[in-house]
Amino acid sequence: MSEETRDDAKLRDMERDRRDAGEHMTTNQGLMIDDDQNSLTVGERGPTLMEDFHLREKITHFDHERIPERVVHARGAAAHGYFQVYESLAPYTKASLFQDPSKKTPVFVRFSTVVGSRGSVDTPRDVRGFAVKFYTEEGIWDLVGNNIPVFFIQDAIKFPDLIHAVKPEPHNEIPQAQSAHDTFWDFASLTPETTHMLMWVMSDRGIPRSFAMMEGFGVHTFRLVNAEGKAHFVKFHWKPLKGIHSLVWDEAQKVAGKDPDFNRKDMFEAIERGDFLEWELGLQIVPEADEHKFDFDLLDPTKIIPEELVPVKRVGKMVLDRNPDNYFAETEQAAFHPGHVVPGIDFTNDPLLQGRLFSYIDTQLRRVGPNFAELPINRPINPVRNNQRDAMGRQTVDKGRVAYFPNSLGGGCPAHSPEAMAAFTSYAEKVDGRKIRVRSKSFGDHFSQAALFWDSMAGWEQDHIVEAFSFELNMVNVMEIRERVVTELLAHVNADLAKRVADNVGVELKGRVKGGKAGEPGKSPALSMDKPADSIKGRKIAILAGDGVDGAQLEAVKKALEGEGAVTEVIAKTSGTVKTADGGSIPVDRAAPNAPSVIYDAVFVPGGKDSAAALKKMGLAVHFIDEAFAHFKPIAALGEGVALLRQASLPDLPEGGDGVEAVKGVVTGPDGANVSDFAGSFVAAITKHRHFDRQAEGVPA
Ligand code: HDE
Repeated sequence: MSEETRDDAKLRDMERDRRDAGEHMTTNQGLMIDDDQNSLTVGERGPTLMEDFHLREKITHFDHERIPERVVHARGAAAHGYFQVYESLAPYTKASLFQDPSKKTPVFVRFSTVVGSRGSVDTPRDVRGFAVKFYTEEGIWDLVGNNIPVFFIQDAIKFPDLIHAVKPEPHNEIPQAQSAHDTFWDFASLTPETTHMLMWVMSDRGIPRSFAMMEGFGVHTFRLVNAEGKAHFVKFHWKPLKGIHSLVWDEAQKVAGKDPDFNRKDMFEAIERGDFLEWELGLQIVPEADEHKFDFDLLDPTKIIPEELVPVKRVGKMVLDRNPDNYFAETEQAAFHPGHVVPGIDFTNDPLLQGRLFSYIDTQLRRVGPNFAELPINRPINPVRNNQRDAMGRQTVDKGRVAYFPNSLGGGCPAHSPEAMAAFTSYAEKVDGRKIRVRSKSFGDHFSQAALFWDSMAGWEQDHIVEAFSFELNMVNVMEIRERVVTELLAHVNADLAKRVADNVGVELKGRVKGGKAGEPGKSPALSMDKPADSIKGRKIAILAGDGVDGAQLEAVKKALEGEGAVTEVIAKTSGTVKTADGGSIPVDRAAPNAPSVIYDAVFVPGGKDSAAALKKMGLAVHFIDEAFAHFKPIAALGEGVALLRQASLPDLPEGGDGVEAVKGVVTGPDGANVSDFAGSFVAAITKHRHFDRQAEGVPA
């Protein structure tokens, strides 16, 4: 054996160090690899050898890299965080996570669209999933909800029909991630119980601006059970601390092409910069004795409990503050199940919930495999002990000869636990009846709450609902389906709604609309999104600039916006820097072709003669302003920057006097204007989110 040289020793040490540091590439068998980029061939130009086990292993693994995507909610994004209760909820529930305000319970939350496949886009008109996994010390609790408080159907047995109707049509797999096609509206028009949820999905709730700006709902009525065994009915709500805000439909469609990852990127980047996502958990609690006091059935998932009837009690806060390390291992393999509950939380006989209790375990077995619960993202934080054994992907090495109960050889372990030790015991509801297939008459009113929703909307919200129904139905080819939606659904909600949609989609009513539902539905102000935000935290503001820009103005307004928690980006014709009028330079964050208006919440044009002159000649810049205006976004300009606004087609431009002026979200100021007044006025406009009082119809964007 030859003697080891100093170089050999150095190499050996180096390799050992790298291996220890985990940097050294190996096969799955731990063999170090000298070349991962060239197959083993006969000569330089000859055939590849079967013997190349590394090539075979690498390609084989790649061939098997996918698991089936979720049959619904395939596209999603998730984050880690925690939940903390404000004060003990012991009078209502014994669940450990609701007892101690000093305790933080870890959570993993996945947001999703329902219809599109995993590779589709973030901004279709759709329901958003809002699934929360609580890792409590008593086990996993999954609150698998949506951003809309009701569902399309009342009984789980209809779910495959609903989903078959809304997914791409089976003969041609068209359209992707859209409900705007014949089969969905055919099903909906023949299923009046869909009406209430249709109103929500056709409202701007179907196109959220950000996951952080959506409400969440448990949808079904659940039960809370306290240590004395006393139960209350409960509806779960998530109230976003950034307010509820949406896109507009034209914008959502454009974002789908310009930035398909719009919502997931927004969440990822917010967490990376420390702008965490926050919601308060709200409970609507109903004593058991009040079960029948409403004019709808608490077990009917197409109904809300109006907040004005039962207030939402805010009981704690959830903060999402950490991005996953690995999308597949965590987000894709996360397995939620509404049947995962902890002591103190229980089910009701809502027939939709009952069906879900079966479906989710079944789907996880198929999608992730029988040992899905062992994956790090799905494992409870407390120990798991039972006699379940083996099967695909089993990682636990169970020891000993005992895998059955009762046993004496294992000392009777793992043993049963008494309820007093936090074992789960089902709420002992008394149930007695005959086996039948009927829908309770108490589920029969499909229109009153749809009318309540309509009546609770601001004018612009109603306009958007009319536009959304019209858009969707105009994509439906079969006229009878359009007619049925108008006459069998909308006409029972509100005559004006039915008539406006009918006019837009070419349906002749011929006296078939008799008027809304009898009786006054009243209003529920909680349903409207017509409320300003508390802050502009997390809003993205574009700053358009060219060489010769007034650097002092740009920096001052940028600083003021960032001071309020907004994110700013300087956009210029190309990447690099722009020269300021006084000879300085400012870095460009994005080149104009990569920075469409639709990915920003507002736009600012600083002064500077040359900058303004160059922007006026740039089609992209003029279009940016027109489009931002047409999407009702705040627009601000200082000094010569106002010239760009004049070049665009804005009907509502301030006169241009001595001071700061603001008209319907367009804020202007002359050179020398008080920058802090100007910035304050702009911030106020952004807080309003969108300015729907504008006349934007004539703007060519
Ligand atoms: Fe789901 N649903 N669902 N669903 N659902 C699934 O489970 C199902 C329903 C919801 O981020 C599936 O793991 C049935 C209502 C969310 O991973 C599946 C019925 C609500 C997610 C399934 C419903 C939801 C799912 C597909 C009618 C709001 C994504 C993949 C009874 C309260 C969870 C999976 C995640 C996912 C079945 C109705 C919310 C097949 C049978 C109502 C947020 O099990």
